[in-house]
Amino acid sequence: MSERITYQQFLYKHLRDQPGLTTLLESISNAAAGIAEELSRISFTGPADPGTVNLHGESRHHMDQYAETLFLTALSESRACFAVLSEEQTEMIQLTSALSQEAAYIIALDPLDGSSNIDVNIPVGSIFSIYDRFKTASPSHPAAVLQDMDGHIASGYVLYSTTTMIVLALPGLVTGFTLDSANGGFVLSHANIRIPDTGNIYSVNDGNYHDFDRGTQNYIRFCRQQKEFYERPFTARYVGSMVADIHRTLLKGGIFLYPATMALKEGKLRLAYECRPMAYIVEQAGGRASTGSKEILDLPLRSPHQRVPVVIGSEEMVNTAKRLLNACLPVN
Ligand code: P6P
Repeated sequence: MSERITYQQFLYKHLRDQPGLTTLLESISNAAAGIAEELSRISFTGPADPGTVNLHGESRHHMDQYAETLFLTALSESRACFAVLSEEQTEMIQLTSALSQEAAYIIALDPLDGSSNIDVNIPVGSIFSIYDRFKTASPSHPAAVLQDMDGHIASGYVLYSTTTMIVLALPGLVTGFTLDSANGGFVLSHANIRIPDTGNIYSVNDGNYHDFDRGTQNYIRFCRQQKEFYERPFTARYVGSMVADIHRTLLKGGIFLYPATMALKEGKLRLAYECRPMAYIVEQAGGRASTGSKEILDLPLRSPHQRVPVVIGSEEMVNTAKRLLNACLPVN
Protein backbone atom coordinates (compact mmCIF):
# COMPACT_ATOMS: atom_id res chain seq x y z
CA MET A 1 0.00 0.00 0.00
CA SER A 2 1.58 3.27 -1.09
CA GLU A 3 1.96 6.16 1.38
CA ARG A 4 -1.40 7.68 2.37
CA ILE A 5 -1.55 11.29 1.18
CA THR A 6 -4.60 13.27 2.17
CA TYR A 7 -6.34 15.87 -0.01
CA GLN A 8 -5.17 18.57 2.42
CA GLN A 9 -1.55 17.39 2.27
CA PHE A 10 -1.74 17.42 -1.54
CA LEU A 11 -3.12 20.99 -1.55
CA TYR A 12 -0.48 22.23 0.93
CA LYS A 13 2.24 20.67 -1.25
CA HIS A 14 1.05 21.93 -4.63
CA LEU A 15 -0.57 25.22 -3.62
CA ARG A 16 1.58 26.28 -0.67
CA ASP A 17 1.89 29.78 -2.13
CA GLN A 18 -1.88 30.06 -2.65
CA PRO A 19 -3.45 29.65 0.82
CA GLY A 20 -6.74 31.17 -0.32
CA LEU A 21 -7.11 28.60 -3.11
CA THR A 22 -6.26 25.84 -0.64
CA THR A 23 -9.00 27.08 1.69
CA LEU A 24 -11.46 27.28 -1.19
CA LEU A 25 -10.71 23.74 -2.38
CA GLU A 26 -11.01 22.42 1.16
CA SER A 27 -14.43 24.05 1.44
CA ILE A 28 -15.49 22.30 -1.78
CA SER A 29 -14.38 18.94 -0.36
CA ASN A 30 -16.32 19.56 2.84
CA ALA A 31 -19.50 20.30 0.89
CA ALA A 32 -18.89 17.21 -1.25
CA ALA A 33 -18.57 14.99 1.83
CA GLY A 34 -21.82 16.42 3.19
CA ILE A 35 -23.63 15.78 -0.09
CA ALA A 36 -22.27 12.23 -0.22
CA GLU A 37 -23.57 11.61 3.30
CA GLU A 38 -27.06 12.89 2.44
CA LEU A 39 -27.14 10.91 -0.82
CA SER A 40 -26.31 7.76 1.15
CA ARG A 41 -29.53 8.33 3.11
CA ILE A 42 -31.70 9.21 0.09
CA SER A 43 -33.84 6.10 0.39
CA PHE A 44 -34.98 7.39 3.78
CA THR A 45 -35.42 11.06 2.83
CA GLY A 46 -37.72 10.35 -0.07
CA PRO A 47 -37.78 10.71 -3.86
CA ALA A 48 -38.02 13.88 -5.92
CA ASP A 49 -41.29 15.81 -5.76
CA PRO A 50 -42.88 15.03 -9.15
CA GLY A 51 -43.45 18.07 -11.36
CA THR A 52 -40.82 20.24 -9.66
CA VAL A 53 -38.66 21.95 -12.28
CA ASN A 54 -35.65 24.27 -12.14
CA LEU A 55 -35.13 27.55 -14.02
CA HIS A 56 -34.22 25.55 -17.13
CA GLY A 57 -37.49 23.63 -17.04
CA GLU A 58 -35.63 20.44 -16.07
CA SER A 59 -36.88 18.11 -13.34
CA ARG A 60 -35.57 19.24 -9.96
CA HIS A 61 -34.74 17.02 -6.97
CA HIS A 62 -34.69 18.26 -3.38
CA MET A 63 -31.05 17.19 -3.37
CA ASP A 64 -30.35 19.92 -5.97
CA GLN A 65 -31.30 22.55 -3.42
CA TYR A 66 -29.53 20.70 -0.61
CA ALA A 67 -26.30 20.45 -2.62
CA GLU A 68 -26.34 24.09 -3.66
CA THR A 69 -26.95 25.21 -0.08
CA LEU A 70 -24.01 23.18 1.18
CA PHE A 71 -21.69 24.57 -1.49
CA LEU A 72 -22.78 28.20 -1.02
CA THR A 73 -22.44 27.93 2.75
CA ALA A 74 -18.98 26.35 2.52
CA LEU A 75 -17.78 28.81 -0.11
CA SER A 76 -19.08 31.76 1.88
CA GLU A 77 -17.42 30.51 5.10
CA SER A 78 -14.13 30.06 3.21
CA ARG A 79 -14.08 33.86 2.72
CA ALA A 80 -12.06 33.13 -0.43
CA CYS A 81 -14.99 33.19 -2.84
CA PHE A 82 -16.20 36.48 -4.36
CA ALA A 83 -19.05 35.17 -6.52
CA VAL A 84 -20.70 31.99 -7.76
CA LEU A 85 -22.42 31.15 -11.04
CA SER A 86 -24.68 28.25 -10.09
CA GLU A 87 -26.77 26.13 -12.44
CA GLU A 88 -29.61 26.60 -9.97
CA GLN A 89 -29.61 30.42 -10.07
CA THR A 90 -30.66 32.70 -12.95
CA GLU A 91 -27.91 35.23 -12.19
CA MET A 92 -24.55 35.11 -10.45
CA ILE A 93 -24.48 35.35 -6.65
CA GLN A 94 -21.97 37.76 -5.06
CA LEU A 95 -20.81 36.50 -1.66
CA THR A 96 -18.57 39.37 -0.54
CA SER A 97 -17.64 42.96 -1.27
CA ALA A 98 -15.63 43.56 -4.43
CA LEU A 99 -13.18 45.38 -2.16
CA SER A 100 -12.26 42.14 -0.39
CA GLN A 101 -8.73 41.19 -1.41
CA GLU A 102 -9.18 37.84 0.37
CA ALA A 103 -12.10 36.82 -1.86
CA ALA A 104 -10.02 36.34 -4.98
CA TYR A 105 -12.03 33.59 -6.62
CA ILE A 106 -15.15 33.16 -8.72
CA ILE A 107 -16.70 29.70 -9.11
CA ALA A 108 -18.85 28.32 -11.91
CA LEU A 109 -20.75 25.44 -10.32
CA ASP A 110 -23.19 22.68 -11.14
CA PRO A 111 -24.04 21.67 -7.57
CA LEU A 112 -25.60 18.35 -8.48
CA ASP A 113 -25.53 17.23 -12.10
CA GLY A 114 -27.76 14.37 -13.22
CA SER A 115 -30.09 14.53 -10.22
CA SER A 116 -32.88 12.85 -12.21
CA ASN A 117 -30.81 9.68 -11.72
CA ILE A 118 -30.77 9.84 -7.90
CA ASP A 119 -33.99 7.93 -7.29
CA VAL A 120 -32.82 4.99 -9.42
CA ASN A 121 -29.44 4.88 -7.68
CA ILE A 122 -27.37 5.93 -10.68
CA PRO A 123 -24.20 8.00 -10.05
CA VAL A 124 -24.44 11.80 -10.00
CA GLY A 125 -21.83 14.52 -9.68
CA SER A 126 -20.87 18.10 -8.88
CA ILE A 127 -18.81 20.09 -11.39
CA PHE A 128 -16.83 23.28 -10.81
CA SER A 129 -14.41 25.72 -12.39
CA ILE A 130 -12.39 28.25 -10.39
CA TYR A 131 -11.26 31.67 -11.70
CA ASP A 132 -8.84 34.12 -10.04
CA ARG A 133 -10.53 37.46 -10.60
CA PHE A 134 -7.31 39.38 -9.95
CA LYS A 135 -5.74 37.70 -13.00
CA THR A 136 -8.26 39.50 -15.21
CA ALA A 137 -8.82 43.07 -16.37
CA SER A 138 -12.19 43.42 -14.57
CA PRO A 139 -11.86 41.77 -11.13
CA SER A 140 -14.97 43.48 -9.77
CA HIS A 141 -17.22 42.25 -12.57
CA PRO A 142 -17.88 38.49 -12.25
CA ALA A 143 -19.46 38.15 -15.70
CA ALA A 144 -16.38 39.74 -17.29
CA VAL A 145 -14.09 37.40 -15.34
CA LEU A 146 -15.93 34.35 -16.72
CA GLN A 147 -16.10 35.66 -20.28
CA ASP A 148 -12.92 33.79 -21.26
CA MET A 149 -10.35 31.45 -19.71
CA ASP A 150 -7.75 34.13 -18.85
CA GLY A 151 -8.56 33.97 -15.14
CA HIS A 152 -9.18 30.23 -14.99
CA ILE A 153 -6.90 28.39 -12.57
CA ALA A 154 -8.48 25.02 -11.75
CA SER A 155 -11.46 22.75 -12.47
CA GLY A 156 -12.78 19.59 -10.94
CA TYR A 157 -15.70 17.32 -10.34
CA VAL A 158 -17.09 15.17 -7.55
CA LEU A 159 -18.45 11.75 -8.50
CA TYR A 160 -20.97 10.26 -6.06
CA SER A 161 -20.93 6.57 -6.99
CA THR A 162 -19.56 3.26 -5.71
CA THR A 163 -17.13 5.54 -3.96
CA THR A 164 -17.16 9.32 -3.72
CA MET A 165 -14.26 10.88 -5.61
CA ILE A 166 -12.91 14.34 -6.26
CA VAL A 167 -11.00 14.72 -9.53
CA LEU A 168 -9.03 17.98 -9.50
CA ALA A 169 -7.24 19.49 -12.51
CA LEU A 170 -4.44 21.99 -11.86
CA PRO A 171 -2.23 23.13 -14.76
CA GLY A 172 -0.60 19.98 -16.13
CA LEU A 173 -1.78 17.72 -13.29
CA VAL A 174 -5.05 15.81 -12.89
CA THR A 175 -5.44 13.96 -9.58
CA GLY A 176 -8.14 11.77 -8.05
CA PHE A 177 -9.05 11.59 -4.35
CA THR A 178 -11.38 9.05 -2.77
CA LEU A 179 -13.51 9.73 0.31
CA ASP A 180 -12.37 7.55 3.18
CA SER A 181 -15.61 7.37 5.15
CA ALA A 182 -14.04 5.35 7.96
CA ASN A 183 -11.35 7.91 8.70
CA GLY A 184 -13.08 10.95 7.17
CA GLY A 185 -11.65 13.09 4.43
CA PHE A 186 -10.43 12.48 0.91
CA VAL A 187 -7.27 10.51 0.23
CA LEU A 188 -5.16 10.54 -2.94
CA SER A 189 -6.13 7.46 -4.96
CA HIS A 190 -5.36 8.36 -8.60
CA ALA A 191 -2.07 10.24 -9.00
CA ASN A 192 -1.41 12.01 -12.32
CA ILE A 193 -4.42 10.80 -14.33
CA ARG A 194 -3.70 10.60 -18.08
CA ILE A 195 -6.44 9.76 -20.57
CA PRO A 196 -5.49 7.00 -23.07
CA ASP A 197 -4.70 8.47 -26.52
CA THR A 198 -7.42 6.29 -28.01
CA GLY A 199 -10.09 3.83 -26.98
CA ASN A 200 -13.12 1.88 -28.14
CA ILE A 201 -15.97 3.22 -26.00
CA TYR A 202 -18.38 5.74 -27.50
CA SER A 203 -20.89 7.47 -25.28
CA VAL A 204 -23.89 9.27 -26.77
CA ASN A 205 -27.67 9.21 -26.31
CA ASP A 206 -28.50 7.00 -29.29
CA GLY A 207 -32.19 7.83 -28.80
CA ASN A 208 -31.45 11.21 -30.38
CA TYR A 209 -29.96 9.64 -33.53
CA HIS A 210 -32.72 10.86 -35.88
CA ASP A 211 -32.50 14.32 -34.31
CA PHE A 212 -28.76 14.63 -35.02
CA ASP A 213 -27.32 16.28 -38.14
CA ARG A 214 -25.86 14.12 -40.90
CA GLY A 215 -22.29 14.50 -39.73
CA THR A 216 -23.17 13.23 -36.26
CA GLN A 217 -25.20 10.37 -37.72
CA ASN A 218 -22.19 9.48 -39.89
CA TYR A 219 -19.94 9.35 -36.86
CA ILE A 220 -22.34 7.19 -34.86
CA ARG A 221 -22.65 4.80 -37.79
CA PHE A 222 -18.86 4.72 -38.00
CA CYS A 223 -18.74 3.71 -34.31
CA ARG A 224 -21.40 1.03 -34.78
CA GLN A 225 -19.63 -0.39 -37.85
CA GLN A 226 -16.32 -0.76 -35.97
CA LYS A 227 -17.85 -3.95 -34.60
CA GLU A 228 -18.48 -5.42 -38.04
CA PHE A 229 -15.62 -4.40 -40.29
CA TYR A 230 -12.61 -3.41 -38.23
CA GLU A 231 -10.27 -5.30 -35.96
CA ARG A 232 -11.05 -3.08 -33.00
CA PRO A 233 -14.75 -3.36 -32.11
CA PHE A 234 -16.30 -0.36 -30.33
CA THR A 235 -18.71 -0.67 -27.44
CA ALA A 236 -21.42 1.79 -26.38
CA ARG A 237 -21.71 3.04 -22.81
CA TYR A 238 -24.10 5.82 -21.75
CA VAL A 239 -24.98 6.45 -18.08
CA GLY A 240 -26.93 9.64 -18.69
CA SER A 241 -24.94 11.38 -15.97
CA MET A 242 -22.16 13.54 -17.42
CA VAL A 243 -19.72 13.14 -14.52
CA ALA A 244 -20.01 9.35 -14.62
CA ASP A 245 -19.62 9.20 -18.42
CA ILE A 246 -16.66 11.58 -18.42
CA HIS A 247 -14.97 9.81 -15.48
CA ARG A 248 -15.09 6.48 -17.34
CA THR A 249 -13.82 8.19 -20.50
CA LEU A 250 -10.97 9.82 -18.54
CA LEU A 251 -9.80 6.56 -16.96
CA LYS A 252 -10.47 4.06 -19.77
CA GLY A 253 -10.28 6.24 -22.88
CA GLY A 254 -13.13 6.77 -25.30
CA ILE A 255 -15.36 9.58 -26.47
CA PHE A 256 -18.44 11.32 -25.05
CA LEU A 257 -20.73 13.37 -27.23
CA TYR A 258 -23.71 15.60 -26.56
CA PRO A 259 -24.31 17.09 -30.04
CA ALA A 260 -26.91 19.61 -31.11
CA THR A 261 -30.35 18.13 -31.78
CA MET A 262 -33.45 19.44 -33.56
CA ALA A 263 -34.88 20.38 -30.15
CA LEU A 264 -31.62 21.69 -28.62
CA LYS A 265 -29.88 23.47 -31.45
CA GLU A 266 -26.93 24.50 -29.20
CA GLY A 267 -26.81 21.12 -27.47
CA LYS A 268 -27.95 20.49 -23.90
CA LEU A 269 -24.86 20.92 -21.74
CA ARG A 270 -23.83 24.29 -20.36
CA LEU A 271 -20.51 25.90 -21.23
CA ALA A 272 -19.71 27.59 -17.92
CA TYR A 273 -20.19 24.80 -15.37
CA GLU A 274 -20.29 21.57 -17.40
CA CYS A 275 -18.36 21.75 -20.69
CA ARG A 276 -15.53 24.14 -19.73
CA PRO A 277 -14.62 22.31 -16.51
CA MET A 278 -14.77 18.91 -18.20
CA ALA A 279 -12.81 20.23 -21.19
CA TYR A 280 -10.10 21.61 -18.90
CA ILE A 281 -9.86 18.38 -16.91
CA VAL A 282 -9.73 16.13 -19.98
CA GLU A 283 -7.24 18.37 -21.84
CA GLN A 284 -4.93 18.64 -18.81
CA ALA A 285 -5.00 14.81 -18.82
CA GLY A 286 -3.97 14.75 -22.49
CA GLY A 287 -7.34 14.55 -24.23
CA ARG A 288 -9.36 16.94 -26.39
CA ALA A 289 -12.66 18.81 -26.12
CA SER A 290 -14.49 20.39 -29.02
CA THR A 291 -17.95 21.49 -30.11
CA GLY A 292 -17.21 19.41 -33.20
CA SER A 293 -15.78 22.44 -34.96
CA LYS A 294 -14.38 24.77 -32.27
CA GLU A 295 -12.26 24.09 -29.18
CA ILE A 296 -14.46 24.31 -26.06
CA LEU A 297 -11.86 26.29 -24.11
CA ASP A 298 -11.65 28.94 -26.87
CA LEU A 299 -15.35 29.76 -26.65
CA PRO A 300 -16.34 33.07 -25.01
CA LEU A 301 -19.12 32.86 -22.42
CA ARG A 302 -21.86 35.10 -23.79
CA SER A 303 -24.57 34.28 -21.22
CA PRO A 304 -24.47 32.50 -17.84
CA HIS A 305 -26.34 29.36 -18.94
CA GLN A 306 -25.16 29.20 -22.55
CA ARG A 307 -25.36 25.71 -24.00
CA VAL A 308 -22.82 24.24 -26.43
CA PRO A 309 -22.44 20.94 -28.29
CA VAL A 310 -19.60 18.83 -26.88
CA VAL A 311 -17.32 16.10 -28.23
CA ILE A 312 -14.74 15.14 -25.60
CA GLY A 313 -12.31 12.35 -24.81
CA SER A 314 -9.27 10.57 -26.22
CA GLU A 315 -7.40 12.76 -28.68
CA GLU A 316 -7.34 10.26 -31.55
CA MET A 317 -11.07 9.57 -31.24
CA VAL A 318 -12.03 13.25 -31.03
CA ASN A 319 -9.89 13.98 -34.09
CA THR A 320 -11.62 11.17 -36.03
CA ALA A 321 -15.02 12.35 -34.89
CA LYS A 322 -14.29 15.93 -35.98
CA ARG A 323 -13.41 14.74 -39.47
CA LEU A 324 -16.69 12.84 -39.83
CA LEU A 325 -18.83 15.43 -38.05
CA ASN A 326 -17.68 18.04 -40.55
CA ALA A 327 -17.79 15.87 -43.67
CA CYS A 328 -21.28 16.29 -45.09
CA LEU A 329 -21.45 12.78 -46.51
CA PRO A 330 -24.96 11.49 -47.20
CA VAL A 331 -26.36 9.05 -44.68
CA ASN A 332 -27.41 6.04 -46.78
P1 P6P B 1 -30.04 13.07 -21.91
C1 P6P B 1 -28.16 15.06 -16.77
O1 P6P B 1 -29.51 15.50 -16.85
C2 P6P B 1 -27.37 15.82 -17.82
O2 P6P B 1 -27.41 17.19 -17.55
C3 P6P B 1 -25.95 15.31 -17.90
O3 P6P B 1 -25.45 14.90 -16.67
C4 P6P B 1 -26.05 14.16 -18.89
O4 P6P B 1 -24.84 13.93 -19.61
C5 P6P B 1 -27.17 14.63 -19.83
O5 P6P B 1 -27.94 15.58 -19.11
C6 P6P B 1 -28.05 13.49 -20.26
O6 P6P B 1 -29.03 14.04 -21.13
O7 P6P B 1 -30.79 14.01 -22.84
O8 P6P B 1 -29.20 12.08 -22.67
O9 P6P B 1 -30.90 12.42 -20.86
